[in-house]
Amino acid sequence: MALPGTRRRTATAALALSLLVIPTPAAATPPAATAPATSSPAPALSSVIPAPVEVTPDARQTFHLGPLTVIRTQPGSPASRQIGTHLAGELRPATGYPLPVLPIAPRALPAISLLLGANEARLGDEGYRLTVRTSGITIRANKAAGLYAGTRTLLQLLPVEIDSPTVVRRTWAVAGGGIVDFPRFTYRGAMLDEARHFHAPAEIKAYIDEISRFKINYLHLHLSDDQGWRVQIDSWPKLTQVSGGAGTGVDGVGPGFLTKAQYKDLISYAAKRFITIVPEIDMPGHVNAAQVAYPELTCDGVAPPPRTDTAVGYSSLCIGSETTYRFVEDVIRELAALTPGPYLHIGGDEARATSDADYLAFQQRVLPLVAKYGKTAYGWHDIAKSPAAANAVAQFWGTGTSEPFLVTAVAGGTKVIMSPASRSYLDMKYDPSTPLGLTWAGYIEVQTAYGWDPATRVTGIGENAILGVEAPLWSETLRNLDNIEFMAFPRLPAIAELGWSPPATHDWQSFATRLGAYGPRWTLRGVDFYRSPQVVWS
Ligand code: IFG
Repeated sequence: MALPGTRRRTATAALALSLLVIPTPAAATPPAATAPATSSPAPALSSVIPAPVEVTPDARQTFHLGPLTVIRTQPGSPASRQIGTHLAGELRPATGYPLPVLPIAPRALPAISLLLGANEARLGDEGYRLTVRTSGITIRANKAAGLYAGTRTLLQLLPVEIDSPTVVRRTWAVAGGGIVDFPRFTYRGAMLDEARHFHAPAEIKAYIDEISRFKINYLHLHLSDDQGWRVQIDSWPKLTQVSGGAGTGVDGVGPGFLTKAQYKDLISYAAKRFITIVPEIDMPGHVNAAQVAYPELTCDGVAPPPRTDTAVGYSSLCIGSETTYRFVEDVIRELAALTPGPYLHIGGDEARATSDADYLAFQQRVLPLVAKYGKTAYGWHDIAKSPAAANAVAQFWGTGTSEPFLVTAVAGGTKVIMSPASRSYLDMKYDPSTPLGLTWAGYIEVQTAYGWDPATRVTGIGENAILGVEAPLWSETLRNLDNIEFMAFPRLPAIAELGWSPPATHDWQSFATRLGAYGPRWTLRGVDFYRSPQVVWS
């Protein structure tokens, strides 16, 4: 129902009034209804990914989503209304039901209620309490983010056909009972490498839709590297004109960049799904593309040739040149102004062409610049070598289980995001037969991605030093959304569960069973996931 503003509201109100009339049953059934197909049972409350904190089934209660169901939102809460509208948009295609979104619904109607004011401290900002009764469903939360998280769970409590893009004639039962849920870690991220192969905004949005289903709340965009520069910077326009254009990217087939308008549009698209964007400009290494565009960023003033191979560690900004710091500050300033989120990622990895002393000198000047423009500095954990990283976030990407300099930095206040390459790098092949991906951090099948604990992975880096987890997807070999989906699913849900669920729920057999039951949803949504032989796919 794509009616413009006022007409839509009028239509909704009229519809609601018509519903109040409680028409004769015949009129209540959608036109040309056939008897509902024999319905598969409603998914169990315990089938949700990530596993919730507390699940209390109640077999005496079953809610049926029907043509009269309304979505009731918190009066006076635009956020609750926006979430209700988003949910209605996700439920209408498969059910064909009107599902009006009303700031307060007459109690007589069966409703899905999204209500704030839970005032339950343990739920925090992202938690929720979901209750399913025959008479209706209620999701209560302290904050809007919690309501949204509850709707992600609700989608998984409806039969898998709810993910069909076209109407499915069936009963839409939701098993009765209650769920109390809230995240273990506040940062549950995914990363897309836009530099090696640029992925268009529509592809990034499709990825946002899918990761949001698993309560991921941060998306880190790797926007610059040796092969390409992928975000418009007004004060240095050749970055995208030269290094964002045709012929850039690995094999020269990864061209493109985000204009500022597209970047801002992605931020608001992500925000509606309670995902915060984290931009990364990788420095002082991984800068060949910037130096191709601006030779003054090299020490000898000679532009290096553009690179379309996959080598790393050969480029470095000119650490002793003031032009470098003017460039860095301009980029940080423009990105900070565009980015509502708290973090600005400044890379810092594989600076093999930068001497140790120069690396420390560079971080000494650059990390404070991030704070100057109101953001928290975030970088690959190499930055923890710098004393200036005390208030920064270090993203651990090692393959091992010890990193003494990181433990020292943590003692000084540095916080950690866990992205162990041998567990969370979604660009690693599943096994030798995987057509895409790399192998340097080892093969990562689903059970490997699931079989670790962020709080014990690195000696001396415990729960209270860890903000959360992130699953990087590097794109040397990933050219399009299909490639992204094949490598991200089903391993991304494993990382999402490690970030959200309590350690007590951690169980491979349970996860594998829930994953197997989730598979048909990806099929219905056209997500090209990898049918791992470790999972029994239903
Ligand atoms: N390491 C590099 C990435 C990418 C990756 C591919 C980090 C922090 C190997 N740096 O991971 O640029 O090339 O798996």
